Amino acid sequence: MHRPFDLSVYLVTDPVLNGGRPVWDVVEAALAGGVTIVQLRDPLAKGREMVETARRLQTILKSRGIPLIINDRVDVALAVDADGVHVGQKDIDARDARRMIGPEKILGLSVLDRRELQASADVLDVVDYLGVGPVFSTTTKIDAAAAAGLAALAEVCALSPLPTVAIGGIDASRARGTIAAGADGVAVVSAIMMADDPAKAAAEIAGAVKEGRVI
Ligand code: TZP
Repeated sequence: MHRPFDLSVYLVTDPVLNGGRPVWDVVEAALAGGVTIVQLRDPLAKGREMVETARRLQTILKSRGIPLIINDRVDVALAVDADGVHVGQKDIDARDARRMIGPEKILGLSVLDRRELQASADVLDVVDYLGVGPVFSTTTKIDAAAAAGLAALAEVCALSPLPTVAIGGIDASRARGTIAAGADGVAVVSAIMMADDPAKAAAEIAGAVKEGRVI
């Protein structure tokens, strides 16, 4: 179907948490630390701006074979021929997104907990991975649900027929336990985007993910 992807260290971008640095500079630095997949997320951006940022990211990611996923904006993903799209529960329906992006692209869907997983059962056949969270509390996503916790994550991971990436409040100190709870990877915004040294932050998270797999 689509190209293989690795959810281990999933960097989700943010337009304001970068300390004045261009998003693509932070992403490029973080790649050196072991980021395996990148999502462009900018809920307030206009389409034109997002397309420009996506193209800048592609120049960095393509040569390294790292997939670029676009949050919510199927139009932006199509415009730049991105590797995939990630949709939340209030975004366009996953089945509609799949129809638009075709069978080859990567499609991710957010679920909070077991209840949302079960409510999404009828679209899972068109989805490639689940983003699960927020696991821990976060201030990065303004409209985020209350944190579901590690037990809820473990429940979703055990029930999920798809690979899972945990999100929400995850940094190096929490990555190990998150992977040990059953997630295939960790999705991170602030712990990398806000870091003075994004390569070091990503490397610490990548190391913790490896440790979590041997527990
Ligand atoms: N979806 C659920 S929580 C979240 C998103 C996009 C934000 C996670 O950000 P952080 O800074 O890693 O807690």
